[in-house]
Amino acid sequence: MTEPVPAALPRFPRDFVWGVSTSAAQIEGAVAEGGRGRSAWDVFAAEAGRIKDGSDPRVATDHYRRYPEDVALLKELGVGAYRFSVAWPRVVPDGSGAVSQAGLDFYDRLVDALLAAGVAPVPTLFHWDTPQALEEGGGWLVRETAEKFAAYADVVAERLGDRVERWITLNEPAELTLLGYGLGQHAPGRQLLFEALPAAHHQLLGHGLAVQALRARGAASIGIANSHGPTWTASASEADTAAADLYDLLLNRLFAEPVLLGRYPDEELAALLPGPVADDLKVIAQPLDWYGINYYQPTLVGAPGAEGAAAGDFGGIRLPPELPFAPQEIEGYPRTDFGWPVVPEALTELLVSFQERYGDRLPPVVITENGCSYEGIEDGERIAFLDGHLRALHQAMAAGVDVRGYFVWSLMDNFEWAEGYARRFGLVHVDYATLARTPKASFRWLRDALREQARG
Ligand code: GBH
Repeated sequence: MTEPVPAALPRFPRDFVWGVSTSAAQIEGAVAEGGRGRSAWDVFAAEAGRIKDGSDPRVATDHYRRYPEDVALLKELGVGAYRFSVAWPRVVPDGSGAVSQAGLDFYDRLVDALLAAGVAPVPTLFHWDTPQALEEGGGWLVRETAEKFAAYADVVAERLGDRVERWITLNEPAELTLLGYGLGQHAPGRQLLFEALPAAHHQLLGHGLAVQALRARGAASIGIANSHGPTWTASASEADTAAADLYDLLLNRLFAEPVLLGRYPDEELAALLPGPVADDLKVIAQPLDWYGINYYQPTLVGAPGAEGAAAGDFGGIRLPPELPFAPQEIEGYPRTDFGWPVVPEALTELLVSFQERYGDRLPPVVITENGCSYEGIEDGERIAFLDGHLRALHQAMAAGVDVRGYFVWSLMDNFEWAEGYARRFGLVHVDYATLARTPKASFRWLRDALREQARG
């Protein structure tokens, strides 16, 4: 595919933060190095049939050893920031108690290498790799995990806090709740449906307690990375509207409103949480310096059984028929190799609706993930995807939404959870036989676009 030559991007503010994202379990490998404990994902992936291509995260992209090469790529790309995650079981192998100095040393080296390359480190403290020792005690279904998370956050902040300015507590507690505890398609493989909801509350509480721990260590700038997308209603019928509202409640509002407004959006739902939650909500709702949004696509939702309800595999996720809502295929847009519709204007819609819903309670927004899976190194489709989404982002800013940064998912191809290595989200191609990194066309396009922005 030849590289399209789109018109120059609109100009973003001078101090706008440009970055790329990764996560530990998806890139590090070296799962037994330096006394690292097992994570719930190590255990899940080792079970037959869990990962579609039969792979596991033991080697991944070997970033643990190859990080100097990856930092050099970041420098060449010209991003100002790099969002990575710290693996809890690498730092605290059993989740609480003894700390691994070797584990901390790795992140220490990474942070120093990033700073030397002129790239600001933006660590996420938790991106789904729960220490297996805690998972065996109930994982995020139990309250103690939130407290142990805050103790671990303190350990990381103590070590890195002199050089890290911007922190992220959690990545997408919604996906871990739904896919990990509700449907069992991600680690820890539990299928609790609505009984998974305590995992949402305890992650949110863990977020709040971690904010307190980070502030106590003097952290300058703290956010969360929640996944959000507009929910589109299949029809104006009462049944479809109710189903879409419930989907929006569970995937969007349940995770935004405790953080932004200090309350749960619905009383029936709150009754399923381990109560009383009033005091916890005060902890959860402490002010943030910015609110991170991972955006991928809108979701079209109707009542189950309705015409058009997607059967079987939906966007890589198998939704059981007993759920009270049914996502439907969105027609009329291009699709990524993963089958996800490409709808840049839904990013504008999402941001404007957040602004309308939350007004003054919404701190500045950072897009902490946005990206797509396509095969190939000459990835014109990814260029078109990024170009379209950056224009949509700029439009939301022109409409008055205060957006301070944008991070592409992902720096390089990596372990895409239950999909294994089959889905490639990287700006950099990884050959899994040799672990060689090759920048794709989209990498060069973004590098040039950032140079252009810097000239302005
Ligand atoms: C993120 O999750 C993760 O943070 C990251 O680790 C991951 O590698 C990356 O995205 C790419 O997947 O239309 O209802 O079927 C993404 C969350 C959840 C977004 C599923 C797309 C499709 C939902 N995704 N969603 S649906």
